[in-house]
Amino acid sequence: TPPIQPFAITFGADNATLEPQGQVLTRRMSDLEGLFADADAWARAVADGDPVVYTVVSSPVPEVPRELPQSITTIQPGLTAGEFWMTKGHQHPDPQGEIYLGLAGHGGLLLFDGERAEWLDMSPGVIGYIPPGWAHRSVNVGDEPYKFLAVYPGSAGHDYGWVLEHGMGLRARRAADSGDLDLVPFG
Ligand code: PAN
Ligand code: ZN
Repeated sequence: TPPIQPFAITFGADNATLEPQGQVLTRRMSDLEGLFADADAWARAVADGDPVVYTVVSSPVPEVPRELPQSITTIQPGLTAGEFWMTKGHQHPDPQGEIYLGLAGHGGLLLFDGERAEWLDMSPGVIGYIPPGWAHRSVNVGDEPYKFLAVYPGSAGHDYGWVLEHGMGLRARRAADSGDLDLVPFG
């Protein structure tokens, strides 16, 4: 591929568009197999319309060494057996830092290094930093779409199997009584 030339990206915080735009990824409930605690509730949601859980719109910067790709993720509000809708989550096989910038809605950034789990509250204007070696998952804990911009090294890669194998340390649930966010040990 020819080298990317300098360019500016216009992004609308409201509608989470990138212009120019690269690939668009749509993750439906059926793409999230094995991730929610309640596998039966997950299967019912797949059978019942298989809703879109999140989309990822990327800039045209390719995921290759030395480049710095960006993308905007939009997670729809929703619950599966009390667990807030979320991204699959991944590790970067070539551990490197990444930043997220909250654009709209209310979410959380769950980080897990295999031993310790951390939760960063995310809202518009908040930058969440993901240090090298921490698996990360985003969660919509609000009632409207949660959107954030991610900027990450093009050589980092994405390992989704790690999260299936090790979990994320914590799960984000809506407390049945108060409706508040409840972070519970992974199980
Ligand atoms: C983000 C994520 C995006 C979707 O751009 O890739 O939010 O989450 P999953 O990749 O876990 O499905 C990022 O962290 N890139 O490195
Ligand atoms: Zn990442």
